[in-house]
Amino acid sequence: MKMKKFLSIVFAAAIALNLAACGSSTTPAASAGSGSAGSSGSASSSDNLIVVGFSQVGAESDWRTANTKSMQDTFTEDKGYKLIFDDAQQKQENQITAIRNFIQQEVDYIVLAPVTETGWDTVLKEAKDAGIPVIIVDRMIDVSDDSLYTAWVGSNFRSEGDEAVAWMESNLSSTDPVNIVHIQGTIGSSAQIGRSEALVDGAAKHSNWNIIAQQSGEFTQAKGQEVMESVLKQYSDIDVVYCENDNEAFGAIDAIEAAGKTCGVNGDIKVISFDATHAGLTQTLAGKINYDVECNPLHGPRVEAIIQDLEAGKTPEKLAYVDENAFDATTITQAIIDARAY
Ligand code: GYE
Repeated sequence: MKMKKFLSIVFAAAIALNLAACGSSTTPAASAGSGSAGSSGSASSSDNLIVVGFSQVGAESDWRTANTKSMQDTFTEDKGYKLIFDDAQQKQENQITAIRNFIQQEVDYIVLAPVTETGWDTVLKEAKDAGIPVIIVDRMIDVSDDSLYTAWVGSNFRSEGDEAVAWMESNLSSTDPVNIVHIQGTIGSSAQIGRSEALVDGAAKHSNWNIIAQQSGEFTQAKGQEVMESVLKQYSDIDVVYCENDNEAFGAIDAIEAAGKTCGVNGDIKVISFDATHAGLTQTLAGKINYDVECNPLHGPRVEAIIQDLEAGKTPEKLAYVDENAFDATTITQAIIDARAY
């Protein structure tokens, strides 16, 4: 990329010299634009690529890896983009720094996958003042002024949770006590908030449902395992573990098995999970996860469609929800897993 840029500068300089030699007053081609927002013609890159700064949460889960890949596969130079990717390692302060760097680099678009919902007002105001459109992807943000972002695309996390709760309603005893371990995602993220609220509201409706433990597993396998290990030491009678993503479920399954118990279909402890990644569905087919609610990470093309709308002067939908499915261990097949893209 650097070489390409260097060559195009050399090329532009050569044209300029040539024109000067001919006594022409025409402005040289490929002059660097201001990089102002919304116009590929004025991209800060000399080769007219649309420059996209993407602040990614981190690499905490299989879902996140699939999401990063989708963005990287979409925003390629072949397709006319320059993607500046930043991994925030699950820290909001790193995301804020990344956004400020994007503003300084005069990118054409900022794409933000926010770690938590709150805390974005100041930095997004800076982006707005710089005239750079901000597209939010995956989790939502909670800002006082909705004009601080141009569009959002992602999942309805509350419906995902409701889907899991509906499965629990039809598959758990309606009279005997049901002891539930709740391993939450990153606290304050939309994915955690929606999925947690669904379970808490579900438990409030069933007097025999007891959430005996509730702790964050940070959406990682290691933390999911750690939480489950400590809960297993405290409680011997656990009916369900509600894990807010597949990686936490993998950790919980390891902890359950290490404690000499079984899980899933016909097991001691039922396992609920979210994401329905390839690895998650493989555990569902193996009968270790009872129910896996899909969360679609393939947002690259969706973000691209928003950018293309903006490039064409159209107004994209402010909020766009992705359609999702759910998979039961008793009905899933290998063919279903093979047919999926993540
Ligand atoms: O469920 C989890 C990831 O925000 C939807 O983040 C996303 C969640 C996903 O780490 O695996």
